[in-house]
Amino acid sequence: MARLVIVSNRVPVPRPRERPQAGGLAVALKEALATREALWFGWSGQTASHTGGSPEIVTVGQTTYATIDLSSEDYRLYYTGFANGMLWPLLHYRMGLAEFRREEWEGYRRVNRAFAHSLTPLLRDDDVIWVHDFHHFPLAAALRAAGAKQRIGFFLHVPFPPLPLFRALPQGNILLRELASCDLIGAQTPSDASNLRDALRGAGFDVPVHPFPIGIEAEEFAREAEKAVRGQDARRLADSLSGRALILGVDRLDYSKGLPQRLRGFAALLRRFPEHRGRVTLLQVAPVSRGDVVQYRALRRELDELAGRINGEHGDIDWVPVRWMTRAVPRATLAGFHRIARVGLVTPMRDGMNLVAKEFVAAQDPADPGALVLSCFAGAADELKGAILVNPHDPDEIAEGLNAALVMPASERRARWTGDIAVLRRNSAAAWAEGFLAALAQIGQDAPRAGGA
Ligand code: ADQ
Repeated sequence: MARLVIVSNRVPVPRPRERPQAGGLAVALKEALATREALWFGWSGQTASHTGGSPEIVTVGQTTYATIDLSSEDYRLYYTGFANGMLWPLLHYRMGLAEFRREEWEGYRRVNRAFAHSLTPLLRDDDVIWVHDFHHFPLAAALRAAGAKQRIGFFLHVPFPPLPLFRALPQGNILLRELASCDLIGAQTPSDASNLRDALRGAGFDVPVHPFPIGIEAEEFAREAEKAVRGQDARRLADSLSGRALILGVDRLDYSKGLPQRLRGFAALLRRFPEHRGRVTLLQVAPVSRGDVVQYRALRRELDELAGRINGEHGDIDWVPVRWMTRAVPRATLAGFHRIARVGLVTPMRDGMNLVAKEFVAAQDPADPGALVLSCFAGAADELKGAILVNPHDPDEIAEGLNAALVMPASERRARWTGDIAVLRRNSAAAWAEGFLAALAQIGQDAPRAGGA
């Protein structure tokens, strides 16, 4: 079997004496890496005097991890600037939050060329290369320019907006041209795939773009939840509820996740459905991410204030309606929290997939599962038909969804959960990775591959 070369912005390099990092791409690719030789290449997460150079190599079993540093200037231009300050908001339909700066655009492309330069000497002729996410739109073209003839696939983890919105990106056609050096492009949902295909076609490129919705290892997560629910933290949480129903939100602190709107939805529930007052607790876990991007600092202040205001207005001497945590909680512990929750509240304004929604379903007790209230703008809404779908822009709709979840009879919760868990078992993380790689291998068989950039 050909060696698999994964390229992603961050690389989960195993560190001796540390627990392996859970979550993210590492979990999704676990099976794919277990069954073949692999090289995983990307940024070390460190800044240094200059970008690139010879990668630092760590090999564990069949997988070699190769990482390079970024200069502080490139970290600012490529990562904080163009990737997180321009592409992230644009791809999440939030052009009003996006800021374009020519020097950041140039830094982003320069870093991708540096990635290609450091990766090329490590490549073998029969490797299969799989590039991940919006940090690396230009990478395939940079690899081709450096002489790479290998099959290259690309997977976009975040949404792709309709063409008129994408057109707001200055130089967007250059990005599309560079992306078109791939042999296959995957997106999370049929509509993301169709938006990306339209954009590529509009710019004159006919690369195959297909939906490959990312999955989770549902059985494994269920086992973790069953174990964690007996652990100390889950027991502390359960005891502290004093019989109240737990509504749980778990996210990175990011404006795409719709957190202020979610808190307003919870406040609307307490106002419009007073029978739940004193009977529910919302626990929102949202560790700070991208704290050096200005919009994220403002979001945190807004949420601190909102949570305080709701508690001030609705709380009682023995009841705090919102428990708000910006501290990180290990994913295994969260699995236990999901199992205790009566309602999973997942209301992103826009999300490629949202694996938290899938993990909530996987963690439930089959005999007495909780209900999921899910944004209709999360990719997961395409698959989780048992969820109560809400428009996250409308706090009243969130409140109505929460009320429906809280009063739903156990028989209906079981019926909805049974359908959703079957979907999750079918489309596992392993099936996602193998499906993409099989399609990539197939493309190489059918037709001559794309030439240079
Ligand atoms: P993210 O935006 O990071 O990922 P998401 O899919 O919700 O979002 O979560 C990815 C992983 O992070 C999950 O395994 C989840 O458990 C974990 N996680 C989230 N919040 C956490 C928290 N507070 N504490 C600990 N772990 C937490 C991007 C896209 C998504 C897409 C994924 C995968 O934005 O739309 O689903 O990639 O493709």
